[in-house]
Amino acid sequence: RKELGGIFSALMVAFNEKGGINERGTREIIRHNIDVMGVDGLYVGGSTGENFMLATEEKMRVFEIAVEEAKGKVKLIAQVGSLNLQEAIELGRYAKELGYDSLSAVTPFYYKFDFEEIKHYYNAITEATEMDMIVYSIPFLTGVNINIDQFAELFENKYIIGVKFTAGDFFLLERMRKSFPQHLLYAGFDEMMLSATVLGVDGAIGSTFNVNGVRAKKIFELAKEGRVDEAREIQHTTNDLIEGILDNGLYQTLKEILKDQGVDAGYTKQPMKRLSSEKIERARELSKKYIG
Ligand code: NAY
Repeated sequence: RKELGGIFSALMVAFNEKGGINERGTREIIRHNIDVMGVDGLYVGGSTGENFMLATEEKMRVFEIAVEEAKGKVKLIAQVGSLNLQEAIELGRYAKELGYDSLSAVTPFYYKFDFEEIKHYYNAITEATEMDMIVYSIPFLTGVNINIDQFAELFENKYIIGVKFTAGDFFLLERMRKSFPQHLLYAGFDEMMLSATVLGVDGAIGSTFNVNGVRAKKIFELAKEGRVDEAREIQHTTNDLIEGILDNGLYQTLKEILKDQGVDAGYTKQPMKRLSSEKIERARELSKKYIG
């Protein structure tokens, strides 16, 4: 299972002005990630893919497009989590049919589900699909916190092979690394990737890798070799870029940078707003300054 480690782009999806999927642009984004960024894998259907705003058929279409473009060259994880458990199962079965390497599912959010309910959700998906599962933990957006004992309980399910850890609680991350050496741990915040890698994560899944994957890979590899000083320098540059992106509007700015790099990344889906012309200009400056 450790073969599923490495640098995974949380794949962006290009939308047209009305919010439909721009297939050609989405294919360009995928090719850019694989051929130019050199990432090890794609995390398809995540937050960065604006997935929670898509219809089931659109989610399936994105899964298909990623498989077609990846052509077996990179590893693929399908995020199938949904408040509609039936939909999550349907998506999971479809991803299995398409040959995905693993599923992932966000912790169910909005309603205050208790841990028993969360556990039932994961077990229901893995039982129905018999697919490996990576728990997508992102407390700052979901409000769902899972503690170490609860992770241990989830891991009793042999299909649950890891966690995408999008949190800054490095005490918990360290405790998890020690307690679960065999499970896959992925860093979820690109700006904290070096620290997470030093703590021994197996990989990272991030939105900014769509434009900054080359640096992300270097940070990861240098840190794994113990060359922390060199990795830190690259993290500093990376975080100058990420700071600029976050100030300007995360997904919109990533798409503008992609466009500046010649990739037809389209629009974000409303209600995400459009960037002002000043912000578009700012995104282009970031692209020129940090990507080239
Ligand atoms: C996803 O599913 O797309 C992710 O969660 C990828 C992780 C990203 N989190 C979000 C909420 O976008 O890459 C991070 C994040 O964008 C980055 O670290 C900037 O904060």
